[in-house]
Amino acid sequence: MKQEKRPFNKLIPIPFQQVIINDLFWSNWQDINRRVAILHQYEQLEKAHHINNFRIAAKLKKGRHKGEFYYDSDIYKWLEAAFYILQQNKDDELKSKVDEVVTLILKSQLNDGYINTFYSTNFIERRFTNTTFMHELYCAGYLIEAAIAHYNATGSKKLLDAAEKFMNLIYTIFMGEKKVNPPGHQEIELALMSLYRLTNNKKYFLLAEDFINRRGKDANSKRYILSQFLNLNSTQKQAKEMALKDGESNEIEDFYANLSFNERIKFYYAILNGTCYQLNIPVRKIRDPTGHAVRAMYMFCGMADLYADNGDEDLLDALIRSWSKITEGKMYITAGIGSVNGIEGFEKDFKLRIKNSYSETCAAVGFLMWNWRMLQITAQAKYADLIEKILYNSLLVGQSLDGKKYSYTNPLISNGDYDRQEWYLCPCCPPNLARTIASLGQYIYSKSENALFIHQYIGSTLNFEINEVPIEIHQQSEFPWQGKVKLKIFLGNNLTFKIFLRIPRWSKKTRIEINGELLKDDLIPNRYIEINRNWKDKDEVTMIFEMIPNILDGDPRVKDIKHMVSISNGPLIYCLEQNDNKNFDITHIQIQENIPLTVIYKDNLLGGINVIEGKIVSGEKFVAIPYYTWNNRGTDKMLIWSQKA
Ligand code: FUB
Ligand code: ZN
Repeated sequence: MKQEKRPFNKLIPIPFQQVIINDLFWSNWQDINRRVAILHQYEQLEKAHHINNFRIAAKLKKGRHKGEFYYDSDIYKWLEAAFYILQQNKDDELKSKVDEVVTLILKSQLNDGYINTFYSTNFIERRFTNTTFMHELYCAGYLIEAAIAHYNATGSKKLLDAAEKFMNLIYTIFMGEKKVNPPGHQEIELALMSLYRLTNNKKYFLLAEDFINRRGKDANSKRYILSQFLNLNSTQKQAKEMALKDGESNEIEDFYANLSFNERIKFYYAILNGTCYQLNIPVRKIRDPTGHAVRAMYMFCGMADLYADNGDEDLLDALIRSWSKITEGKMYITAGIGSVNGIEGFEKDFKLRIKNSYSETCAAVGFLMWNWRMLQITAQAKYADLIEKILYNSLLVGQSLDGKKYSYTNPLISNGDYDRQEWYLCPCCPPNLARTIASLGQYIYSKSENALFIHQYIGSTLNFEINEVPIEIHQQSEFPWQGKVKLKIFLGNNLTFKIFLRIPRWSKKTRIEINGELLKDDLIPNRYIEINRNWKDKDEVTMIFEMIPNILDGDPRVKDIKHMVSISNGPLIYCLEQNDNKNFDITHIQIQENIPLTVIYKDNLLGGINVIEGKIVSGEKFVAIPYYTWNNRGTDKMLIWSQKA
């Protein structure tokens, strides 16, 4: 699995296959992912009819597709996660499940290459008539990603060949007849770029580029979108009627049932004017990202992949503008994005409500993926810094500590009525988390010519090469509880190369030692420090980042957090849960800005965490816990922001 330098990227990613995570914090998450979450998800996919849809499409069972029309995508994400796990762990139980699912997918492929159980078990003649709302291209994208993971894990080309056959069909249909409609849910673009990189087949690049370039053209007019919307309704109606005829019911719960009247109006308006699915404007002209956050993230990933290969500066400018817009005015303190219900997406700048904040877990995954691409393009620390924030906050909060419950939306405040669930009608988030946690190793390091970049401080063993010289690096990290990190370098012969170390934004004082001797202690945060030397076997680098708790002021431009404060420590955002603060109602407290805060490690609380203690204005002690750990002791009141005294 060798990654090549893309022509316009500064960095070369190091794939997770070269990194073995051995970390105080993350190993446990990977372990839960491998032992619990992946199997729990399989059971749910079985219960919710996802796997049966493939059995039916493969003609091993009678019936029709049940559930949401994009259920195939959840299977593909789950498979991708399972392949990542299997690549680093032997697990016969998981392997037999994976083998069965792969066989079902292969058997459900039509002769011309088409795979999609919603259409193939219902009405194949309707296929590709609605790329705005239906998710054939979205599912196809995840199929590609699963197929690449399968190939990398096993060397088998079976699933990859099937995915390529499907892509050739899509290529013929979409490039041949020049259909004008791009996918309403982006995903296939980034997947096609990965397929292009693996196979070197230019067709995939051209198709990805074409899908990206088609956005915002005349064909995405309101009239066209309306006709697609009517098609969506008639397609779903027909599917229901056909099921009823068979004596089956295919009652699909209304995903949007809980939308208020205003949210509903806003939602339909944003769909029809194209802003919800980013169909309203050519991608290079985007100034202010709108609409569905997951779609936007996947689109930005596709654009970044395209830039990495074609160097189109207009694409990069749009990406940089969009990133600034989002991080300045559309992102929560947790790095969560997409604040609005209904469109599941972006509001105007600084309209970040904290009650019912949406902040979908998949949006955190997509944001991570996009930041990773921006980092490879630019080698700028701000992207790695944000990745760290996403990982420890908006992403991890999406899963319970035991790996069996998930959150779809992630509130920043709760009055006690919110709970993670074992599964969702739309279960896009759980397998998205599983594949991210399983492949976490890919986010830690990159290479460039004669240099290693260390982006994340996660205990791990890395094997890589510089100028064909093998190098092993052992990283030991005390994150996120303490700021100390150690690197040990193993080399055959002395070698001169550079190591770039990220100084996190939150570390106001950083000390770096080499073999016990001070190298520097006046380092500016949020950038990389370059160490260029002739490294010898067993050299040791020690970094001590200042990790102290802080009280952060709410941005006065955001109405909901004006005159409010929150607490952070290193990469973690903290919250108050009522459970830890029994002497007062957490919703009615005031906290002063400059109070002393104490950090205490509690071994037996929530898997082992640092709590932060301080005093509220009335003099009573408060206890704050890391945001990602909330809602693991039942439903409870929780808040990130408190009134400033
Ligand atoms: O449409 C499929 C998935 O459902 C999206 O990626 C999620 O955001 C949710 O809308
Ligand atoms: Zn999701």
